[in-house]
Amino acid sequence: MAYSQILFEADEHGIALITVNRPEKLNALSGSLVAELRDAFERVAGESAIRAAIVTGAGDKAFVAGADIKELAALSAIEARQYALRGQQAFRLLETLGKPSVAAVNGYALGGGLELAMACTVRFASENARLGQPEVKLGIIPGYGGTQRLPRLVGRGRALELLLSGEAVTAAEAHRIGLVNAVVPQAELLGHSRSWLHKVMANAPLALGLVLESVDVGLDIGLEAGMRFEAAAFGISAATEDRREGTRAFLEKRSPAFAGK
Ligand code: CO8
Repeated sequence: MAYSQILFEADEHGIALITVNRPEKLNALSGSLVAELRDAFERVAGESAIRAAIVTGAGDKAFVAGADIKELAALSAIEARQYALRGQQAFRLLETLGKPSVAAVNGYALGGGLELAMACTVRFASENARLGQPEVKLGIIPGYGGTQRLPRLVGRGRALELLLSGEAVTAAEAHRIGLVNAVVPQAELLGHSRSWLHKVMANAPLALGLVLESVDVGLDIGLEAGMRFEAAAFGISAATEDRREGTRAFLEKRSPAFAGK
């Protein structure tokens, strides 16, 4: 698919940088932009040379200021449901890539923008970022997973405080409540995101995928069944060449060279 509203660049380390590129509309998510994001996430999932992704917004003002309100205003109930389902599927694809992803939140992350950020593995925010779920101010509710992911990230009480007030929080407050993992100056945001991914990508790729899957599945199925899933995934990790290399490298006092096998 040719992209007109996002940018997609993969670097030599295997990090795909996906930039939502509609800065004149504060990177608001139109339906066609969500379709481009979905295609980009499929590329990240399908290309073995790509090992991680960073999602960010063009310009220095917004990550994504939400779904496109002009488009939203014209949707019938059935169309709105379809929009919500399409966005949810695209964001779920990002969440279950089996590869780590970073939301580099470089400004406003509101409504669908915060929902996109929450579907990433971690969130790093620039000091000017503002994050919130303002949907109730527009007479709607979040539709791209906000009512589900926000309480999982920050707990029920804090999530309801944000969801019911519709108020945005500063980057510092978002950090305090665990909504973002770190706050850095805007000029350092992409560098910080890349360095974190480089550290993660030095670890065994199959183990990373199994950790991501165990956490995701476990949050869904509860502690008992989640522990069993973890034990099975642990068994799989123990059968990899990476396990042999990782344990041998430790015993031989050298750095491991993982092959992802
Ligand atoms: N949709 C469409 N256009 C937008 C959006 C948006 N979400 N946000 C900003 N824009 C546009 C503005 O209309 C403006 O365009 P123009 O220059 O043509 O008038 C341009 O971007 C610049 O914006 P502002 O002039 O408003 O910039 P300010 O610095 O004054 O304000 C704000 C910045 C505070 C971020 C302000 O733009 C704002 O409040 N934006 C809307 C935020 C919002 O309510 N987001 C939630 C949207 S609803 C949602 O996300 C639901 C998700 C789930 C949907 C599921 C089914 C579809």
